[in-house]
Amino acid sequence: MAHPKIALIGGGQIGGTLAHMVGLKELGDVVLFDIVGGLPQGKCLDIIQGGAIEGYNTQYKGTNSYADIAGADVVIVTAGVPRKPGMSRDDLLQINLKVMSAVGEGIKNYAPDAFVICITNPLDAMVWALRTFADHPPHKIVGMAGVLDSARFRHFLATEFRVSVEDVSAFVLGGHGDTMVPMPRFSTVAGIPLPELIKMGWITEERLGSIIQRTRDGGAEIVGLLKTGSAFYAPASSAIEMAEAYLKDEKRVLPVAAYVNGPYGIKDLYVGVPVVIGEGGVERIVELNLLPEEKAALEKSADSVKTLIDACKQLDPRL
Ligand code: TXD
Repeated sequence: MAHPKIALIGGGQIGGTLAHMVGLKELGDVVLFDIVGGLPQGKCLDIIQGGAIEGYNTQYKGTNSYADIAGADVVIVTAGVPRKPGMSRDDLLQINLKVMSAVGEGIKNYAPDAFVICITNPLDAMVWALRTFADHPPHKIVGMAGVLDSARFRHFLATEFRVSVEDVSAFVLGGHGDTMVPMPRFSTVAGIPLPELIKMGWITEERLGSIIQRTRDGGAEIVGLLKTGSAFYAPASSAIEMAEAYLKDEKRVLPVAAYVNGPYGIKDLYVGVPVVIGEGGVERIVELNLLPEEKAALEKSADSVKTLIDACKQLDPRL
């Protein structure tokens, strides 16, 4: 049977890591696109040579031409400019909006049936703009943020409790950024919700508060350490988990930036919510019963996404 075709738009830190992971996991064949001549070709040649050792039979093509993504089953977009220290995700808006316009055109012309995962920041606004530029069905285009944010939350909790991260599940709602909404009530250790663990004396409210803050600042903490770019290993793993859910029709319940028009009282926005991902793309949005303070936090987060989208609309009249 033919291998699924996975197009990676952007061959930088995350794009290269994604390309390598697709081979290691044998998820399909890779087309790696970048505007920089030689970069995707060089990375593909390097990765494919590793196949002789790792034993993957993945086909790799590095390219500077959108025609090569034709018929892709999955498109993962990392094209753009990453944050530098001191730069907010929102500073990236202007530059990356132009990139989304070009990428959207490429998807529209060559991969209209693909499941598209956008990673480029500022995430919620970029995926919204990309959907419009590509004229893509909303259930077939999502943004990656929640899987990463909740992975960070899970890691910090597992370290705190000295338990396996496998047994920690966590939910983070809302936009990717300072207003993200970690959800302690729906975050558990082997099914025991965090508020229960506070009662059991595993953690204090204050300590949990500082872990939540570290989760919110998780991206900035890494940017501050790396100084020349942003996180890329865990972001790549997160997008691969989403792509795999689609390609293998796994019906995974994952927090993703999805198009929300109705649920949670949110209209015409991309925002982080739990969804079911299977062969139909976003097959269902899971609408949790939120407490008033959780609802207020989600609304605040949605408002800040809306502000960014309004800024995009100002910058590009097509939006
Ligand atoms: O949770 C999340 N969503 C994120 C998002 C977590 C971490 C990083 N996040 C964002 O992903 C980050 O702020 C960036 O916007 C993207 C990509 O991060 P990466 O670290 O991979 O950035 P690089 O290494 O700079 O790679 C970007 C590549 C680079 O090779 C450019 O030449 C290319 O994008 N680029 C383009 N490719 C195609 N088309 C156009 N127009 C283009 N412009 C730049």
